[in-house]
Order: sequence, then structure tokens, then C-alpha cells
Amino acid sequence: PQTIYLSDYKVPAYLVDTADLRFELFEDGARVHSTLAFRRNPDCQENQETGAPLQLHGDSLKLESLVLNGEAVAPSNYNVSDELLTVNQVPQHFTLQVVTWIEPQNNTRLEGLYKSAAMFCTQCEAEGFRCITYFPDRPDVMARFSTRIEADKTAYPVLLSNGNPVEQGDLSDGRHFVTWEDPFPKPAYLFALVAGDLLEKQDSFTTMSGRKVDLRMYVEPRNSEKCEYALDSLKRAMAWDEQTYGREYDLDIFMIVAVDDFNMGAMENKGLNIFNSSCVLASQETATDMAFERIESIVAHEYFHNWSGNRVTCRDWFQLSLKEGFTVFRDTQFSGDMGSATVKRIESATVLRTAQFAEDAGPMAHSVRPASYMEITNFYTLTIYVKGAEVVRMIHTLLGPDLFRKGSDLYFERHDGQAVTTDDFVKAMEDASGRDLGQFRLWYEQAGTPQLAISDEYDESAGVYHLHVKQTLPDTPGQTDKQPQHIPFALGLLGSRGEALALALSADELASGDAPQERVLELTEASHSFEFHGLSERPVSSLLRHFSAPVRVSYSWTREQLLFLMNHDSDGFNRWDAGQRLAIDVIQQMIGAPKDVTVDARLVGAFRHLISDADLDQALVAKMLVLPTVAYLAELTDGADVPAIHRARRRVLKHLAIALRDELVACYRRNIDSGPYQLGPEAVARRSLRNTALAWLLLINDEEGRSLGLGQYRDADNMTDRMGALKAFVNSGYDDDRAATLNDFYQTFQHDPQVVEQWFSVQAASRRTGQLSHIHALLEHPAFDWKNPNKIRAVIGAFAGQNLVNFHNPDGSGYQFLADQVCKLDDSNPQIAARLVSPLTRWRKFAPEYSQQMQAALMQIRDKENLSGDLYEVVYKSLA
Ligand code: BAL
Ligand code: ZN
Repeated sequence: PQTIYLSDYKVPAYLVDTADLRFELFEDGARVHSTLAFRRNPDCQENQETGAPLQLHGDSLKLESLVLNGEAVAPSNYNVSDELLTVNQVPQHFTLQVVTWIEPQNNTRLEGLYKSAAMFCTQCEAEGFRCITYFPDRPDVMARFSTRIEADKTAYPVLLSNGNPVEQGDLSDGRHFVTWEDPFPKPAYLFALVAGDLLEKQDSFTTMSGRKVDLRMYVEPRNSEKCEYALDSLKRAMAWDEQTYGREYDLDIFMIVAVDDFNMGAMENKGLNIFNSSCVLASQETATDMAFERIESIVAHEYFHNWSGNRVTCRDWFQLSLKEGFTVFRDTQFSGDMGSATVKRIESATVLRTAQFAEDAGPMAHSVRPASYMEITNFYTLTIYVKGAEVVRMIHTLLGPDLFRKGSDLYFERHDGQAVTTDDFVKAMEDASGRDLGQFRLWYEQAGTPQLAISDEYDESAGVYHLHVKQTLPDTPGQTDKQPQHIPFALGLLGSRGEALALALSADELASGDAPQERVLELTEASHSFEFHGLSERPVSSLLRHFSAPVRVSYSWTREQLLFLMNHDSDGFNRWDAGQRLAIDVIQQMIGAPKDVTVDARLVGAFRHLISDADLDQALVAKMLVLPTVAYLAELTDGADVPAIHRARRRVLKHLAIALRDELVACYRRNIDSGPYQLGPEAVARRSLRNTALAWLLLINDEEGRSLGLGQYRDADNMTDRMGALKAFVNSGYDDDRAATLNDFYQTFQHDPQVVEQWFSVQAASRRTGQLSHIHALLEHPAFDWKNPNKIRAVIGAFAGQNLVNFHNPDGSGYQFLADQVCKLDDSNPQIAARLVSPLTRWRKFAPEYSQQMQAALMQIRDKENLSGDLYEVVYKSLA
């Protein structure tokens, strides 16, 4: 595979004004007739001068005919290779008619047009359109599309594409057609087509200018009762985008389709969003609270792309974070506004610190705007998405909400209908606010997680507190000697009674009496020292409040300080963070510790307080009770010994559960729901607390816990409770109950693929049921399907990504297993194979006895015959 460099970017030689497509869909293949109106790009100097050959991308296509301005192109005037169709000597303006034959029914890569069970559907981002027909498949070529779909009327009564339906009718042989027109020029990656026997759910939304938009959701008939939440989420998202960003929907119809076989979570095709079923279908009985939350945010995310992605799109794939980072920022804002902003912040920071920091410290580390790639599908990463969102969030913090809104208005207005760069985004923010974001741009260019080393001292005689911050940015592949970045650092100071102190940066500010109780300090140098005046005692610092930048902070907190912050910080995020840091400290102390070392009683006391005090914010408490995961603890450790970390964490957990046994039972009982099922934040927090209490009680084989759990499983009227009890039994020592609940669960839900996925993953992720023999059995289970990415993720992904203690079995069997499955998958779905291999790529992180075996597993993959380009890039970069 070739490396593609941002620095090689050239504007397209030819533009496409209109793309008129006609699809004939059959069981043994599909014929695609494409009529493209081309013209030379006036911005391409080279083409004006020399008249470049026309080059169109194509992949796995059979070319049936090629006609230029009504005349068949002579074979001597064109050339077809594996990747390109080249036509020589084309005029200034011309119409090209291309007919291709493709085989969607044999498309296991799930890129382009493929079949998921009985329906046809598409996935074109990033480069799937070229698997449908020849086209300049790059996001800066934007065309107006019309799409006529012809298919058997009985098997495919529903025929969908982008835009508005303009014509439909019957054809001979029991076939019919529908024609769609999309008035908005778009890149090919936003093209979509769906054909199937689908049930239609209708709703509507009236936009802020009074236009009525038809909302439609298409699902397989058995999913009829699982659409309401997605449609409600969509309406909330549409209203929110109007209120928060002034963005109104622009077509008469907005459609969502649920598809079982899908590589991604969802896709924002213009007017026709296609979703992985697991990210859109939900009912009280089948979806957990977490799943509902995920659906709301993904539905919103795809909808928000209509502006941040579709109306204004990316110039090239190096700019992917332009749309993804901004859109994730928008969807997290939305989720925060719909529920608790603090809880949402905790969730975002957890993903970032556990997984994105690991990516940033690993062999695939890349900047938010990468400088090169081999296979773009490998760059749909946490760095592009969540670090990209953090970068936008920092701009929001630096500018404040009003100037940020001015900036986003300017961005949308200035670039509507264009394909642009992250730099254009930052420029709009600069122009609207008058702020200089020159140094800030380094966030897009430099990879790696900045580290802030913080120290302080208090000068009692002067009443001045000194805070020193040193910034470093570690080397990453291909990048060394990096420059300091522009970091917003939110800070608060607490007095000994927990009160918020004024932050006066000078004696004058102190005298003015205007000093604020929280400041966003702007770090721009490698080191800074700040002075805070007028402090009669040594304060306790609340550092990096709200997680104001995606950085690591090191500071020598005492356990007393952490306990103090847990109880008193006015910033909910930092209360949670203090609890996490305390727990990390205690768990790390237990790694390899002799038996007589006991868990710090102060941690027990802190957790007792959290579990018992019903006046605390229960949603925050539910988060604070979750101990840092083994994955995060491993991320914090060089030369990690995962089984040792796991044992230490378990020791602490069990100690807490035994010491707080009575409080856990009381907490469980206090949080039993008496009324009907609800989905509000309070009810969600109650279920979360109850399920945490249950899990802890079953971890110590508590008999009362067991009977509460069996009752909960039996009587549950919702999946959160049912799954909470199932999970607790799966991880408990009650072997018979585990077997019985697992069996009952499968019998009850075997006809629902989304629930069966949950059943697979709860086993694959468990220390007890996730041993390799059991994982092999799951792969042999009749419900497992090698062609379905969700099943693959539910078993293989959950084992390697969540069941760390079994994956890192010292005998290396977990690594070998993953290597075998990745090689197998590479032949059918390389995109999924390249994603699944990721736990092995972190091999350097682990203790030598582990890392050597991980490296060997990677080498085995490297040596596979016919290694795909997707896997090649990940494996070679990891071994380099
Ligand atoms: N654009 C790919 C799916 C998503 O991020 O929305
Ligand atoms: Zn997206």
C-alpha cells in the first residue's frame, strides 16, 4: 500500500456538476448506469494548460460500457486498472456515461453497495462509492445527484436514496422504480441507497421557520416497537441545533434506516442516515440505560452532521476531524444539556484518558489533522473524534460561548457548500472573535498528550500561593522536539473549610475586590509560575477543572487532599476525579503487596459516605462508585502486568464490599423503584446505584445479595435491571445461578439480535466466563455470525478489549487467539480486522513476558498471505 501525504494535495482536475444514477437491482448482482456531467476545474492551473487525462476511482467493478458525449470511447483511449479508470483526451465539458456491474450479494467488506440479510444498503464513507461505479471519489468533488432505483416490487417495496422523492412507478416483470433528487451538491461519500421490505414509522418536525419536515424511520417489521426513542431523540436534536447553533434542517424529508450488518455505528448520508441497528433500535425490555444514552447521542451526532459535515464538508480526508471533532463536540454539548453536563464530562474524559491517551502513546499515534496515511479507514480513531472534539471544546473555553457562536455562524456562512480544512474552521473562529489562535493550531499538528507537571508553595508571611506549571509533549512516531501548546487550564482554590477562595493574580487585583473564584489560565510557554495573593492559609488547588484540556496532570496530592476535594470541590468533575486518583493510589499500592497490607481505611470511609448519603447528587455518586478500570490502570503503568493489576483492583473492590456490606444492602433497598419504568436522570442513577451495589454484593458471595439479584432478574421490567443482575451473576461465584440466568436470558431473547449481542459480550468480557475455551464455544454458537460485525465485536472485541485479565493470560493464548481471528477476518472484512487488532498494537506498554508474546502474535499476522492494506498499515506501524 502507498502512503498518501497531505503535502501532496492538489485540487481536482475535473469537477462533476451532476451525477444521474440508475440502479437495476437483482439477486445475482446490480447494474449501475451513471451519467456524469464533467468540466475542467478552473482552479486547476495545470489542467487549464495541458488538458490532463480524466482519472476516476474504481474498485472491484466490471465495466460494461463507456460513452463520452454520446459516443463509445475507443479502447485505445481509455485504460482500466485495479484502482483507476483513465480516459485520455477529454474536452473542456463533457458527459460521460458509465455502466458497471457489481455483486452486492458477495460484498463481505460492507463497503459500497452490499446486502444485509434481505436488504440492499450502502456505506460510502470514506471510499466506498468507488465500489459502486467509477467516480472522482474524493470529498472536494461535489455533485448534484439524482438516483433512480429499480427492483422487484414484492421483495423490495421500499426504495430510498438521498434528497426528495420525485417520481415512482411500476415496470414490467413485477418490478418498480423510485427516483430521488438531492438538490444539495455533495461528495460521493454522502451517497446512500436502501432497498428492502421495510416498515415505515412516520413523525414530523416543524422547523424554526415554520417548514414541516417528514421524519421517517425504516426498520425490519420485527423492530416496529423499537423506533420511538430514536425519533424522539431526533426531534430533540433538531430543536437543539436550531436553538444552540441556529441551524435549520434543509430538505422536506429526513430518513433513518436500521441495518443489522454495518461496519460503523451510523452514517450521516444526506437526508438518509443509515444506522447500525445496535445504535438506533431500543425498547425498555431490550435496551439498557447506557444504550438509550448512546442512541440519543448518535442520532444527534448524525443529524448534526447535516451542517457540520454535509453542508460544509472536508476538503480531503486529512481534514476528517473538521467534521468529526466538531460534531462530537456538538453531540456532547447536546447530551450534557439533555441530562447532566458533569456526568457527560466524566464519561467523555474517561474514554479520552483510557483509550485516546493510549492511542496517543502508541505506535499509531497521529495528530488531529494527520500528515499522512495509507488506508483512511484506519483513521476513524479516538484521536480524530474525541481529541478533535476536545480541541474544539478548548476553542469554546478560550472564546466563551458567545464568541464561539459568532465563530460557528461565520464558519457556516462563509463555507456553506464548500469542502474546507481545519484551518478554515480555526480562521473563522479567529475572525469572529479577534483572538489569535496561531499557537493553538499546534493542537491540530502535533500528536501526543501534553503532560503538565505541577508544583506549588505557600509563602505564609506574604499570604501568596505560588503555582508552577511545566508543559512537555512526548515524542510520537515521526515527531520529536515539539513546541509548547496553548492550553486553557481552569483552576480553583479551596480554603480549609472547603470554601471557594478568590484568585487574585496581583496585589492590585486583590485590592479591587474583583478577583474571580475560578480562572482559566492560558498556558503558552514551556513553564509558567502564577502567584495568588491575599491567602491567609495554604489553599488546596482544584486543578484542570472540568478537564479543561486533554492533558495528563502530575501533582503530588496527599490522600488527605484528595479526600478533601472529593467532599468539597464545587466542580463536580474534580470531585469525581479526586475519588479516582485516590482509588488509583490505593490500588497501585496493592499491586504485588504482601497479604498483610490493608486497604487504606480512608478510602473505605469515603465510599461509605458516598453510598450512604442520599442527599448527594446521586447521578454523580453513581459515577464516583465506579473504580478505575483495569484498562485505565494499565494505561497509567509502564511495563504493565495486567493480571497483577487485576488482582490488586479486585482485592480493593472485595475489601470495600466486605467492609460496606450493610451499607450496600441499604443502598440497594433505598433505590428500588416502586413506580413504573422511567428514563429520567434520577431513575437512571437509581438503577445504576442499585446495580453497583448488587455487583459488589455478589462479588463477595453474599446470600442476601444473591436473593436480591435473583428477584431482580426475575421481576425486571427493563433491560438495565435484567442485564445488571445477569452481569452480577456472570461475574459471581454462584456457578448454578450464572448458568441458569445465562440460559434463561438466551431462551427469552434468542430472536432479538441486538439482545443476543449483549448476551455474547457479557460472557466474553467476564473474567469467569471469558476463558478461551468458552470464547471458542461462543464462536461455535448458532447465533454467532462471521459476517456480522456486531457479533464479531461482541465476542472477539469484548474479549480482547474488555476482558483484559484473560486476554493477557501469561501463556500467550489470548494473543494467539486474537491473531488467528484477525487473520481469518482479514479475508472477508479487512476494516473490522484492522480495528480488532488494536489491543495487540500496544505491546510495548506491557511487561516483557507479555510484550514479547504480543509482538510475536503481530509478526504472525504480518506474515499472513494476502494481508489487506488495512491490516498492513496497522501491523507494520506497530512493529516499526
Ligand atoms: N462519518 C462516519 C460516521 C460518523 O462519524 O458519523
Ligand atoms: Zn461523525
